[in-house]
Amino acid sequence: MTLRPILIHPDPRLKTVAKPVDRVTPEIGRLAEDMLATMYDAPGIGLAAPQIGVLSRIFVMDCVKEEDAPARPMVLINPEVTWASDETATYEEGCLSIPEQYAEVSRPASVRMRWTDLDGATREEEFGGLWATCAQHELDHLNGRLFIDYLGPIKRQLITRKMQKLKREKARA
Ligand code: K1U
Ligand code: ZN
Repeated sequence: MTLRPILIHPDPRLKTVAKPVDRVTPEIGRLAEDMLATMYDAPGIGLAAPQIGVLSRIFVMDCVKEEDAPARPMVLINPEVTWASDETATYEEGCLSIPEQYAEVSRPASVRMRWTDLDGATREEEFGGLWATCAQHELDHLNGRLFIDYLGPIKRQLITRKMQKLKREKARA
């Protein structure tokens, strides 16, 4: 298992639509293992392949909040939304590619997603609460969309400038 560096916005790879996974190979299994380890290490509740520079349609998530509850690592390959509620929920979102910046985003409160799992089987499940928010945030990453794209241009530009400064500082360190 390898911890992969997480790309920081702005980066053209974070704005690119990722390509479908043709076949679930052992290499995809190793990628998912690296992504889960990188997500838990960050720490985060989700991670999409483009965030580590891999432009394939795969994301991982684990939104179990209770400290004493067992982890529920999930790997979603070629995910798609098959249903979304009319009801919306607003959540203060963060992003591992936009560190220490948070903003309220409204999305459908519940979604049904269909995806391929690591055994190559088709799965479908309805997500609610934080799971629904996270799954939609991660699916957006696969479509080259970031949570700041839901904000107005002034807030988005402010955050982008902060990230450019952070990247310059990191490059100098
Ligand atoms: O995709 C990502 O960048 C991961 C992101 C997912 C996410 C967070 C909040 C709302 C929607 C999607 C994160 O995991 S940011 C870090 C975070 O939320 C967190 C970190 C430690 C404990 C609990 C949450
Ligand atoms: Zn993100």
